[in-house]
Amino acid sequence: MDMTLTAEQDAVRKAVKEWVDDVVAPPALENDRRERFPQEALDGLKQTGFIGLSIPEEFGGGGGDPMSYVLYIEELGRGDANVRSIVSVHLGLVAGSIDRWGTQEQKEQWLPRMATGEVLGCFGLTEPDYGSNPADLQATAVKQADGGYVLNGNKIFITNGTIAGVTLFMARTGGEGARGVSAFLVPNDAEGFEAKPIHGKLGLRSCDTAELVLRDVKVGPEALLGGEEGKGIRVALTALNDGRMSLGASCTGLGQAALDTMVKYTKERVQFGKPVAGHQLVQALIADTAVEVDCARLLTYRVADLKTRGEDYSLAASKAKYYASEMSVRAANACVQAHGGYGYIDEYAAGKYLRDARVTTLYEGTSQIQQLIIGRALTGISAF
Ligand code: TGC
Ligand code: FAD
Repeated sequence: MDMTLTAEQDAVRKAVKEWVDDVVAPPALENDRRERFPQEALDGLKQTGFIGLSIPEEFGGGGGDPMSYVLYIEELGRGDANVRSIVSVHLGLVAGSIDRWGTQEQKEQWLPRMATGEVLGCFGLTEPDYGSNPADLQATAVKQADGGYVLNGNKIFITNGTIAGVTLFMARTGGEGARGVSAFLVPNDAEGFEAKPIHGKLGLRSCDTAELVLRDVKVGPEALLGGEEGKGIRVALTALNDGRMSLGASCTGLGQAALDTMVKYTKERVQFGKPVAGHQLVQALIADTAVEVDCARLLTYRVADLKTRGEDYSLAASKAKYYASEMSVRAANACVQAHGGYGYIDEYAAGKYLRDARVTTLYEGTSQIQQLIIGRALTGISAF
């Protein structure tokens, strides 16, 4: 272990690791081949209580601290990035936002059911024409005489979209730009709410990704997160600080899986009369990957540490996400390389790692967006 952990953090790490090795990792490749949703893993997340790990205990969750959460997500990422997506959207982006911004009534309405997994969350920010630039999004929320709202608009690429019970839905309540956007908690079974699955993804093939179409969906005033208009982009970007920390952890886990797989295979595969792991250039692949996985891990643990200490962790989260996502693609690619031709067929997990890693430089803010966030923070000049 790279850090000194509390007894509680260490217990979480060990329990999750064991469960991931037993339940999550074994069917992952077959689920990927069939585009099959990892239902056993989701059932297990509910049975073990892991599904509510970071929700406060007063709402029935595990009350896990940021470091426990990061260790948990890292292990899920090592076992199957599809399962990691379900959890980090549910907990990091949605439950975390309700806990941070919600009224007491909103917390009581949603968090206990999210803690058991009875209700899963999804995060509705991206629109077909507004991805990197969500401040200009076009979904609308029109206020009614009774204080409620009528929602209209499309969201694209929404993780958990067809399985969620609640969507954190960002929509324009008035005015242009970020200040005109508000955040709503919308039940997915509301009349006029449609979730259409998206198939044919390069990776994350067993994860639920959907387009959301809202047509005249009526919600009461209690659906406005925090009861205040105009905070939707701040809500979303604050959630994404946690999302980026999660992704740092997930990519570390995926990189670790690629490394472990590479080491195992190259010790077994013999060429030129010795295991390919005995060839110096193969050892270089392994060594470079090992160093990069450690770098990503330490960058991510720093985010959790800053969060625990109540300090601003947004810049550290962008750095961790940027580095870890790019690293995970390199690590998975090295894993394919070390497998030779066998890395190119789906008998081994190497190809799945590469396909699952590929999306991580795109979502939760692309690598270019992270570079601009980091550049803006260091120079004080915005390139947006
Ligand atoms: P900007 O003017 O900078 O800020 C608008 C308001 O937000 C506040 N803010 C932040 N608050 C907390 N944390 C941060 N990191 C924040 N950054 C900004 C800011 O103070 C301001 O508040 P206020 O009260 O003054 O209004 O906004 P901008 O429009 O210039 O933002 C620029 C940019 C590009 C950085 C931002 O739009 C961005 O990050 N774009 C990327 C979009 C993105 O990451 N989308 C991800 C969608 S979700 C997803 O991909 C889930 S993947 C699922 C899975 O993991 O499986
Ligand atoms: P664009 O913004 O159109 O970007 C296209 C290219 O232009 C990129 O290379 C980008 O880096 C570059 N670019 C854009 N602006 C700039 C700039 N200013 N400077 C330099 N380069 C720039 N969204 C959600 O809201 N919720 C989810 O649960 C969710 N899950 C997802 C799951 C999957 C599998 C995928 C693929 C996406 C998911 N997304 C989700 C959406 C994701 O966050 C967006 O795809 C991402 O933010 C990029 O937006 P875009 O696809 O519109 O690309």
